[in-house]
Amino acid sequence: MKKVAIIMGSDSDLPVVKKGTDLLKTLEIPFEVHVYSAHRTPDQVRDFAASAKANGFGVIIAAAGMAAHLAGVIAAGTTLPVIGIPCKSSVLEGMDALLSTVMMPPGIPVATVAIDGGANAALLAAEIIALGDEALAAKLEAKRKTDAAKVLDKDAAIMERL
Ligand code: RP5
Repeated sequence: MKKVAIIMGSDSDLPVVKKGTDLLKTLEIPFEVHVYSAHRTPDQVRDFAASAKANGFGVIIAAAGMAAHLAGVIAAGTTLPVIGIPCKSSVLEGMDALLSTVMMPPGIPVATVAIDGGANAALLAAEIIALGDEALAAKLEAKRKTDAAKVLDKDAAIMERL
């Protein structure tokens, strides 16, 4: 199975990333996490992106806050799909990172999830990997059913609380 890479601009982004790594573990998808910054360690970001495909990755998640160019810079260096997570790490509450991540000019796409959307980034990465893995696709189908059943349990219980 192809691996998922998660690159974060700072270790302060870890609480957001952790929501995704928990899901990847549950789904038994191999992953690596690195702290590389587009502005503080540009050489490492460039080298990682350039070698990611050869190193067995199938999708890259990039989490960053503030003027968040990490996802875009990684996407510029590879044709692997890149998922951007805008992190809420400034006085602008993540709107800065959201716009920096989502508003990519034509030619270099970044699939952007919600501000602090670590869980959805991991699920989207899993869906991409599952395109070539029937067993993983079945796990994702099963998870959808389990999640739906939890909502229906809440529906059945809601009147008890009112
Ligand atoms: C971004 O700046 C990082 O992704 C982080 O969200 C934010 C703040 O970084 P630290 O100052 O906490 O290292 O590059």
